[in-house]
Amino acid sequence: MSEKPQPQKTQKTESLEHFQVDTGEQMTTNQGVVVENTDNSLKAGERGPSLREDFHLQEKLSHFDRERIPERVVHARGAGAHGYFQVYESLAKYSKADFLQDPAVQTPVFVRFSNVGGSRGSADSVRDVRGFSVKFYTEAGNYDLVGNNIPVFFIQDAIKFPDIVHAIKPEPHHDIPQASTAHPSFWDFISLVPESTHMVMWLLSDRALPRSFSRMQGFGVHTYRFVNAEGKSCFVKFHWKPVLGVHSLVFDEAQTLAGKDPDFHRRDLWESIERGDYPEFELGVQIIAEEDEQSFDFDILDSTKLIPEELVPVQPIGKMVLNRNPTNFFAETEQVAFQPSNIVPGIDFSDDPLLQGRLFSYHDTQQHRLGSPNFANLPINRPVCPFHNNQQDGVMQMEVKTSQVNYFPNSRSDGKPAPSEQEGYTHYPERVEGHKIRKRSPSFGEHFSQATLFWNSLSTPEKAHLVEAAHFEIGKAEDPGVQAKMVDRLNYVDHELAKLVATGLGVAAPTAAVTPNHGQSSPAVSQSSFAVKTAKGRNVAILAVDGVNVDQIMAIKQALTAAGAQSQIVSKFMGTIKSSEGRELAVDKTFLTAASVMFDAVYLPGGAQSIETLAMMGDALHFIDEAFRHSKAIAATGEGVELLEKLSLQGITPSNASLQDDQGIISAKNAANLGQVAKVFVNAIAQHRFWMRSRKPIVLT
Ligand code: HDE
Repeated sequence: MSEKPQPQKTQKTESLEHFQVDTGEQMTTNQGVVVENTDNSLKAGERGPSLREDFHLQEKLSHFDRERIPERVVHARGAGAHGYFQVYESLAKYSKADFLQDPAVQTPVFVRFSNVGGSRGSADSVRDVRGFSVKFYTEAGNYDLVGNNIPVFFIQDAIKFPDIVHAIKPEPHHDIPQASTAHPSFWDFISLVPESTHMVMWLLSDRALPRSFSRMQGFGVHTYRFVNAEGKSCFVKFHWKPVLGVHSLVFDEAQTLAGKDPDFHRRDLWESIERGDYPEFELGVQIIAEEDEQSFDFDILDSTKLIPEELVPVQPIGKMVLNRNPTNFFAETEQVAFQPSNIVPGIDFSDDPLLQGRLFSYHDTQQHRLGSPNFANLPINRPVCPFHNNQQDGVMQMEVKTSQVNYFPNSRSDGKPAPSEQEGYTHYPERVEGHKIRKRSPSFGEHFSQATLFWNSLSTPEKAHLVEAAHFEIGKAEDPGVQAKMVDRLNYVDHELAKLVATGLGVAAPTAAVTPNHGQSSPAVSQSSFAVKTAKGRNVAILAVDGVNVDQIMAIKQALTAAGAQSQIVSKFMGTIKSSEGRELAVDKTFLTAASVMFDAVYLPGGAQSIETLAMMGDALHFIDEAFRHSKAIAATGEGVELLEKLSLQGITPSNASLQDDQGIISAKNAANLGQVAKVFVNAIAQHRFWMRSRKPIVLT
């Protein structure tokens, strides 16, 4: 892990500052007239009717009436951050892209993470794919890498996108359910579209429940092209790998969080940047030589397939650091306009029919959402390099063009602005031929092999979670016919999987496998292969009321801080609590304003009076029990151990000095060596979850 980078004053920061409006001392109208009073409208007498001439009231209300723009038709809910990208070494061998040449250059970026299905006000933690969009403000123009946290997609051809999205979104008659695929129309569609099988396996997996934006992978999904200065091209797949590793929520936790803290992910992103824990992602590429295009048993233009990392390794090429929160959500996160068609010399498209449709759709979407072709002039969308052309006017043109010449060719301004054959973007001169037909290539025809690969690669807990998710999701399909079709479909993936899902749905299990499981796996697709063990950025709840032992709290808190973890005292009331030694400690949250689902681990310090009180509080007992059920690390010292013993969590009775407990319960009754307890607790937090004790009803064979 690198040293913590200092926030950079990038060119992008300067370009935004240029547009920032002075907050000023005096309130004025938009015309600059100083306002006398903004709390009372102009009336004929104190109790009389309002007057038509109240220009301040009219301007204030009519501006307010227009404060919303259409939300994104998908990916409406999101959170953004500024940062920079830096390449490790020149990539000239593969690409001439300006920002991939010099390791000394920091290219400003703006990133927007998003949920796909829900509307702008929906909850963060729901089961969903996450968007992972990065705008690189390079010196050769803006480059947008608009990806997801899942490496494949539901469909192979862009023309089916409105259908899949209609099926995902709330049903048209009653607008139910919000931000969920667990409903009849989604599963009806999926049961009829075999190409969606691989993606649906990912959607049912833990990948669809990220613990935070900074702990999820990102994928460009499509195959793109790199082109070098000699004009040689290769194919490329993009990968973002989070430095903190990949971690997820458990489904029950995610559902509770949707009510307790619907902003869980955006809050985490915001707060970690504010305290200087900058999210970092390594950019990696899989390079495929042009001549190897046909050498796989799938088509690299088919976005329902990934290229297993075991076949083509991911080469790390640089790092992105997110080090600055937006100044204004609307101006930046809401108005940022990503377009896969925003490309720079050195990078090019492939013929993936899903990508090709996106090259039209995003630009079209931005014109609709942002209301004008001039959306590129908005501060967040402007390139940092100079840009000149003869485009004119239009709704809300903010530029005051000074040239009297707005056509090309011209002689009146020396033929400028002029295109440049040397420096201009040239499309890779790929040779193409064919008949005009609405047909899918036969090389796109196999839909199950990689779904099986994914299933085979998951760890046992990941498989159990997937089966449980299928029970929930397909269980809400309501139609037994659709459920039976889904079980039949899963039988193409794996026979045991189909049987397990059938049991939960109460439908007939298939009697035999359709084809034998090919037995191949790709360890890299299991998120357990990226489960970096670190307590950095974790949040620990310390449960305490009056009479708590202050030395124990301080020792554990100190160790957590040293490990880069946060800790918060959760108590009965806000304000302060008094320790057994009479010291006052500030309370961070109460059992009403916090819940165990907002934390990664729980610590129960001793102090006879504190533990006695907590033992009588249902909220406190629920807090511990829930953290236990969600397989989180729990530590207790001194009298805290007695409370754990009383709770007898699923038969686990903590002993006096159970420091190496592989169940993630760390207890030390005599609290003689707090340093050692803290060390073991920090290690347990770094492990994230202790699946062996989760109450999972599913037994995998
Ligand atoms: Fe998108 N997608 N998409 N998508 N998508 C949009 O653009 C679309 C697809 C993705 O943070 C829209 O500005 C089509 C794949 C992200 O602002 C829209 C197809 C992947 C975001 C659109 C796809 C994505 C969007 C809605 C089928 C992963 C959020 C608002 C060909 C590689 C961007 C907007 C942000 C947003 C169209 C499929 C990722 C309607 C037609 C595959 C991360 O233009």
